[in-house]
Amino acid sequence: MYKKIYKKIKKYNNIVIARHIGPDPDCLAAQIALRDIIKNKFPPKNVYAVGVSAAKFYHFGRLDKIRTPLPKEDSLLIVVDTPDEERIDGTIVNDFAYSIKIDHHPFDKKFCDIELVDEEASSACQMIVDLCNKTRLRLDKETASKLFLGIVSDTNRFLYYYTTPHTFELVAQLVRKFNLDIEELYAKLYYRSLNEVRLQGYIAMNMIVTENRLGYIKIPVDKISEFGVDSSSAGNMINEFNNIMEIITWAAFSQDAKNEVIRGNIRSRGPVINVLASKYGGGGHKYASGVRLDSWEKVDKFIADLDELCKKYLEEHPETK
Ligand SMILES: [Mn+2]
Repeated sequence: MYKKIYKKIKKYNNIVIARHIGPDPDCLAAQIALRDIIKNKFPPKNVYAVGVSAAKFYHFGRLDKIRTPLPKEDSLLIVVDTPDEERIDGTIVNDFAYSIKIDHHPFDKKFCDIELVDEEASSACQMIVDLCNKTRLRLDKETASKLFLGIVSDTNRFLYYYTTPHTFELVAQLVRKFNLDIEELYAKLYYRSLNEVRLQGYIAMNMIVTENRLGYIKIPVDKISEFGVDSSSAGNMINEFNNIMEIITWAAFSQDAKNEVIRGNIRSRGPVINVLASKYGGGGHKYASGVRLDSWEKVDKFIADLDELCKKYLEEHPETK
């Protein structure tokens, strides 16, 4: 399949690389690195990385605007890190003669001509490294650094279960071959403002914990502006609440004034949460999912369902620590 993907990349002169809405470091790094990898190999091609940009992750590189429509018959779409067509940011599959999906989320629906889905892969970035190793595409220090950061970010510094020996092998390969300065790279990913730390403290102080060991917090838009952060970084803060004895599932609901949605970020160390998330139009991984809801009433309903999920889980797994 890798060879087939390479052939298609070679064939088309216009290549658009897309990823999911609500960008995170993994999808951005995969998208931007893949664009630059293809550009380096085939300089005459027009290669675009599309979608809304995220100020917080500007260091991954710029995204592209497509000014004039591309000729469909000579255009290829590559969608990274996105299991469902509805969540593609900035383009649609129908505008392309051919499409390729490269994803590590649980398989949802087929919407591309070639689908490279590896649910065991830690990250989309890991799959791009694999793609380079198995074809004539080549990494350089710049793209290797970005892919390293994507892997580090999606595994939360190699904490999550889908961090495999293969992940470590690839990371070792990147670090050795390109002599990556790990400390400098980590700083890019983990430097944060005091305001963010203060918001984290606010979440810790105000998280509600149910008797079924669900921890959740609702962060209205005025709170978010009080701390001077944006709603996506507020939501991402949920990653900092791992390994807390009292809770098995934890979620943050942050209101996004611009899009008039409430973003829910959910993490779990027991109950599988993505099935419930997809019932509410969201999705993601088994233990790391997201939803976008349009009212606080829906948020409350979602929380009640999530709590029910925790209750069931604890009944079925009385040994849970
Ligand atoms: Mn990912």
